[in-house]
Amino acid sequence: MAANLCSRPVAPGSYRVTDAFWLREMDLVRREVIPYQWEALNDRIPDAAPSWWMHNMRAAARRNAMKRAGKPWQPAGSGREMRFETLPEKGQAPDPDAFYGFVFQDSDGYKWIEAVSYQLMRGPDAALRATAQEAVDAICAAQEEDGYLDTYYSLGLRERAFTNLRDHHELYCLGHLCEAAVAWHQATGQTDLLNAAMRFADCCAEKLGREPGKKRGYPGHEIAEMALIRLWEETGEQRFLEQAKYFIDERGRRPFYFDEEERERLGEAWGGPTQGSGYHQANAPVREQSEAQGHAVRAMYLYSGMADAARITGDTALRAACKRLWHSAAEEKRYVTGGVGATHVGEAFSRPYDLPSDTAYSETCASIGLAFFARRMLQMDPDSRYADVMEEALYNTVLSGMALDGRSFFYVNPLACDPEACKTDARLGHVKHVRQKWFGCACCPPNIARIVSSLPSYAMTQNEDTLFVHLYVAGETEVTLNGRPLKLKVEAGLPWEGEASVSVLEGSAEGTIAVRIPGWCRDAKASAVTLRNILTPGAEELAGDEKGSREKSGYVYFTGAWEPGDRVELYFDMPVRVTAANPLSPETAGQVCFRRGPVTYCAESVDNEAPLCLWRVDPAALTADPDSIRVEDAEIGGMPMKRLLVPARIAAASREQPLYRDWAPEETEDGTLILIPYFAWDNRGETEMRVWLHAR
Ligand code: FUB
Ligand code: ZN
Repeated sequence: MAANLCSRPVAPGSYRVTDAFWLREMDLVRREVIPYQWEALNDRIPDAAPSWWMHNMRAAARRNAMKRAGKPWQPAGSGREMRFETLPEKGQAPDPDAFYGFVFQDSDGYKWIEAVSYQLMRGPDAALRATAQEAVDAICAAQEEDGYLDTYYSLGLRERAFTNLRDHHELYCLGHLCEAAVAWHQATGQTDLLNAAMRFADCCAEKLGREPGKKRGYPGHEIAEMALIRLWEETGEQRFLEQAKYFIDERGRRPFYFDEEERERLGEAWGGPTQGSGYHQANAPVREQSEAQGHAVRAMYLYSGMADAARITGDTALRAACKRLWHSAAEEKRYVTGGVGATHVGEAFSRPYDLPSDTAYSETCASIGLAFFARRMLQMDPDSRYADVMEEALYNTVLSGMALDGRSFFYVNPLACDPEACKTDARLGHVKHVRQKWFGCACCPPNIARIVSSLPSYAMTQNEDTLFVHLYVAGETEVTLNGRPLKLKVEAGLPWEGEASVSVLEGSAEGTIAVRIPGWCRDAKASAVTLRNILTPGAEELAGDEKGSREKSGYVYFTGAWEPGDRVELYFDMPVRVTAANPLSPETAGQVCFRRGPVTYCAESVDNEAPLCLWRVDPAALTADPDSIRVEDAEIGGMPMKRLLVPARIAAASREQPLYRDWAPEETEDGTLILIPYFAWDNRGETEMRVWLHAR
């Protein structure tokens, strides 16, 4: 077994997914989401908030053309006030030369191109490629001569570029541009977007850095860290790795850059130094940070970049910080649905164990970020606990972010939702009880498209001699072990059936295939049924057995000479788990929820008598007699799935009863509570929903 267990993801294009569950999602994104989002980026969705993406790109291209022609360009927005969101004046038609939307609007289209690229890696589509080329051309035309590329500033505020890294998103847009450019290059071999990304990265590096005369700035919204590392991996240009490391290392140092920047911007109106901004994870150097805090998406993206850098450089202090931050985010601040970021105030992490259900923020992007972070921790340290959380995020909050027909989206993912309360209670103003067609701030939908389209790179990672199977996604893939190609077939029925296998179809190679034993199964078997010529290098590290398998941190390592017909079979027991939260979590005290395999369940009032707060379940009885919970085939929105039928009781209640009374046993009636997967909620009309149910 390799001494160094660090690994890299398999390329999405090298894995032909045949999985009944994920193929549906990936095809849905290709068939519905990507074309729909293209319409959205072009502001062609009736009744949906405009994106302004193509509008802004075209306006910036016109500006560049005018400048090149030496013609005066008098931007409508010249000298305008810097805003986070810019909209046309009430009652006025949009100005074709002005910027509209949020400061980070450019990133929506970058994410879309990235998603398209992963889809093109799956299989060619000339029309889709031509459409994406239109987007790429629009971006290249919007880029300024010096490489600058951010339409918010290009359209009338260019002289103020790099003056508000804290609140504005030039470096966030750079990050998404790099991610898109790398994916587009890998999918098409074209260098147009890659050149644009490199030019913009260089333009940023000219202004920002440690060298004299530069600003010691770093991203207000992280992502450039991990994206520049990808750009380095793709191009081999060391300067991009250095730029990423600079952003990571500089963050949170004193004097705080965001203070300096604000002082410069505000002059005499500056309010004085701060303690640094925890919201931006910039109140201490990253190696000193221990608690996941501030804006959740920003945090997840930063930690992902840190994990990449720690893996690549072997920086032990950075790795230790990643582990502490992982513990905080995943073990103390994570919803049972794989969501993070409990409060809408600042779209942020709250205190440990403060995980309210109905006011939850749990932004889809934050859960996507958690999956990014988990995958990178796995690449550094193959421990099944990271994969458990990655899988939980993917199967629950990430998918809940998109309707089963791919046509509407959640940004906020509550764990309890009462439509009437959402309509009338200002405290729930951030919670939408039905998915939306689009958002003015549309970060989440294209983020779902890109992660679902690149699912294989979450399923497997590998190094020179070891292939790690983190998620069981049926399909075929070609990998290289110790320089020898192997064609593998994965069979799996997850998330509904607990059987999987990995077999060799073609090729022969010596090396290790490490298969994950999920944390959610009570009983698991992993055996290499026909693996011959077993080799066990490094066996002393782990307890070996006669089959050449060793188990470590939730992975079983099978090492040997692999040939066609060799096969590893896995069986995972998938009981319904009655789950309680740590008693320190005030919101869920006295409640339980239900999970099976990686799927978290919820009740909806379309299936059950409402209000759902009246339902009582008996965890002791259900645990003593697990077979009393029936697991049934069901179908929602055309998707086959399993639902749960849980024996329960419903409390008698009426408005005639006084608000308070002396305690007495509740009057209840027998009933059966129907639970469906959380990701499938809100696909059958307006409904109340609850994940956590009262125990009695
Ligand atoms: O600021 C860019 C994105 O918009 C963030 O990641 C989301 O939380 C939303 O605020
Ligand atoms: Zn989002």
